Amino acid sequence: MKKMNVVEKILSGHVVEGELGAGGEVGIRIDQTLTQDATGTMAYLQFESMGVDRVRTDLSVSYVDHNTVQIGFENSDDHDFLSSIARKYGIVYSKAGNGICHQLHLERFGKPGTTLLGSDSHTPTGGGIGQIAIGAGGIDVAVAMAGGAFHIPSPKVRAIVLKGSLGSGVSAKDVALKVLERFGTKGNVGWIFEYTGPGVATLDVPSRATIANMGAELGVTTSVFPSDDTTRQFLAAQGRAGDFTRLVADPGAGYDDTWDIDLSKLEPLAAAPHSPGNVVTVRSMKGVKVNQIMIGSCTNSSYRDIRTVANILKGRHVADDVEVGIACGSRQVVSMLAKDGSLLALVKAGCRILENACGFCIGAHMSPSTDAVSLRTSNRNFEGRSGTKSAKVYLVSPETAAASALTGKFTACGKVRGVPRPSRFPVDDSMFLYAKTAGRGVAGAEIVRGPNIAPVPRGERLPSSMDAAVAIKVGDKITTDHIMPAGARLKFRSNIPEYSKYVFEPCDPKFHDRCLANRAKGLFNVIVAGESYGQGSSREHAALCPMYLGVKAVIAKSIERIHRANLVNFGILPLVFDDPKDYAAFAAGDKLRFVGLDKAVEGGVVSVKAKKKTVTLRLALSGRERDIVLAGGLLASLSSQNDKSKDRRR
Ligand code: MIC
Ligand code: SF4
Repeated sequence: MKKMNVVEKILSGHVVEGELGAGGEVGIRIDQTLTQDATGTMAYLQFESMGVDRVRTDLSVSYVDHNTVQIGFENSDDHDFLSSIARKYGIVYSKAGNGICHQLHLERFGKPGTTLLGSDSHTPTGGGIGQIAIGAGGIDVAVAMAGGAFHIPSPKVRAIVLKGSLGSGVSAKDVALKVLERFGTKGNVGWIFEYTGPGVATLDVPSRATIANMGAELGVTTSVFPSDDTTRQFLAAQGRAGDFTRLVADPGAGYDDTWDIDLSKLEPLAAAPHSPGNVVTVRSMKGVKVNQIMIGSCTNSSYRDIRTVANILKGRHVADDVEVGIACGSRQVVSMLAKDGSLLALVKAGCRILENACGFCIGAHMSPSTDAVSLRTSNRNFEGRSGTKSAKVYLVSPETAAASALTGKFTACGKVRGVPRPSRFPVDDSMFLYAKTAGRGVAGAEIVRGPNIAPVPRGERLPSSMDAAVAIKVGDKITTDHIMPAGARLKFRSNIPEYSKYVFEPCDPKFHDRCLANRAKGLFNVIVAGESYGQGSSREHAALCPMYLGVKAVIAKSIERIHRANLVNFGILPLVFDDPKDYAAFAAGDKLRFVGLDKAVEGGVVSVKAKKKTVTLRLALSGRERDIVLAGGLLASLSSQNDKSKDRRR
């Protein structure tokens, strides 16, 4: 029998199209889905338009954790819509205030050996519990909820072999940063990182989840840990012993690559502005003044993390000239901290206790002051994401954050009291609604649609020839936060005409008007970009809103995985330069002519007439993706399939 690694063990039981290891795409069956409110509204509008009467997964959960500030009616309208749609279609609904989707899913629902698809790039947090958990655009999650397969490139698997154990003051976040230092934020598309080796047993489930969570920043498909005695103990303590399955790699299982980390040699690390891959040692930053410290986010908001912070701050006070905010990951975490006195210790130490939500991580509040240095335990420090363009955000562990809070300067943590693994977590599922009708739903239930819920736009079929203009030319590592800003604009997620006004706002606020002016002249719009275009989040709005503005192609040196899939799903050609030097052949405003596009899409090579030369572009699409792009996007393609099958039935 073939010796299998953990990835092969899980995926081999889930492949429904294609073949693992054969190259190309594989379609996998999805057992569970999750959405969060900022991507969920669109995902459910798309699900609704598929005409299915209920979800077909084992479990689908709709979390509300991103848009919880509720200034104006928009966020609340979204919550009402999400709640009503969950009730109708058999989805479990997690109310605002219950906690952050990834922390909650790990606590209450994640199951080793299963697949989870989430409309959030940090869905791989579930890898901490031995689940193949993948982030995707909302429409892919909608298809999975309707029972359809999810497609990934047949993965290459890299073993990250952990040896030794972490020293005091060093934690899982430092492991995640070490991996980022080694592999960077680009060039990891198509890989799954599997953590293995004797060091795994030294890490508790929340620490494993922190490491799997930040795999999103590497751009990998997902990261996964084995499911072992530690996993069993965690699930039993959550009252979910029945959800445990043991899942470890067979001795001698093969990997496409292997990299070792000696945990005992790690020191506290930080990701410096403005990329999670820009890793430095805390030692090298020692004594640098810090203005703000924010602790929480789906990376570091577990009981283990916040209790560690409380252990460091207990009986002391944060420095006068720093602001410290703490957002716990769930009500379970808050209840435990309240019971063991940690919450009081944090309040007495001068911390601001924030809602159990994404909040500061997505720039929804707590933006730092001009030019401030902000230390955050979250996972992304892209320029301006905090809401303050000039702020310098460093990503650090909870230990470094707490030690620095006391001094007001970059400080590595010395000895710190460890947090014992709880033998029993307090379970209170009362803020999960519709659990009784999960999977079935309530037929005929009314869907509540306030004015912020706008209809989903449909894409147009790809023309065989088109005249277009370069609407913008951008550089390397353009993130989805550049393309489709969150923060103050996040409330328009369910309203595409309104949200589209802010496409590329941080780079070029005139982008929207220029696109419309080009469309009025009969020109389509094209985006030209450098390496690693579309890094970061899963937000499909970074493709959907450009589609709405008539963008029909992105031409880049390389495009990140989730964003590339989103472009395809919204009928935008994801083109890459055959010769990256041709990036220089384009300037903003240039007129381009594409001819014979339908044939070019079949053949995978597109020639475009630029100002001075004809440039060759590559388009590596699977047959499935080709059909979607030609149809003008996934919704258009699904409805034409439906029409064809109706015609056949007639
Ligand atoms: C993020 O951390 O950037 C987000 C906000 O959670 C996004 C999802 C979104 O844009 O709604 C993500 O990571 O996918
Ligand atoms: Fe929320 Fe931040 Fe995690 Fe995104 S990264 S899910 S915004 S906590």
